[in-house]
Amino acid sequence: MATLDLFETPAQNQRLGPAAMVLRGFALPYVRELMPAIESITAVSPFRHMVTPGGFTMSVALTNCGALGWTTDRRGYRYTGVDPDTGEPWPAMPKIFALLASEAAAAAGFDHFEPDACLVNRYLPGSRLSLHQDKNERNYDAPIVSVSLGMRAVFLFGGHLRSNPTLKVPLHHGDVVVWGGADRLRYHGVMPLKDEPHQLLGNQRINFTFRNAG
Ligand code: MD6
Ligand code: FE
Repeated sequence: MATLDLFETPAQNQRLGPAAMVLRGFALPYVRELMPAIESITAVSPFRHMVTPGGFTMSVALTNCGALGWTTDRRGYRYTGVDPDTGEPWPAMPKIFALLASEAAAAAGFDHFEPDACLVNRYLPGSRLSLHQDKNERNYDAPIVSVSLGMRAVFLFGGHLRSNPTLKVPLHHGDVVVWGGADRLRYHGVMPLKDEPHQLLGNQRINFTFRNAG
């Protein structure tokens, strides 16, 4: 009898909650078009380390594309139409980004998702994101679509209280997480990244999170 090799079995889509799903490898067919689009975004609005209202510099570097971009500084978290570092609007959201986001949302049961904001996060080995809720968006009816590229990360998916236990969900290159509805305000974060270079992206992980913010 053949041995079942867990490491060769293609990972399956996974339900994280009543309205939260991991779509394994969903972004893989898009990667060839996404990569140059990331370059054109960061050429206009480069990755930068922002400061939280509590005064901590984030280990994750970020930028945005789309009509609205998420920012933080000592005064708080908010969405802005202008990049505070350049004084110019955030770069437009590439069509391929919006297409990936709406197709992934539909695959998870959310039809007609039209994001107006895409936060682009860059993780290097050791970067982490502490447990938080995404609650700066104007309405919580739309889901969030989160795309992972490059090095793997362990995503922490908790409950509605910071103290609730967390699921540990490994996310690999091409995986997409979609969540909304009853799961929209669950705490989540990312554990410190290990230094395991990825064949295409080297020692970084890029994450896009698409939202309807305005
Ligand atoms: C990340 N993601 O995966 C960080 N937020 O790098 C998030 O904070 C996030 O993945 C809301 C929904 C999905 C996410
Ligand atoms: Fe988040």
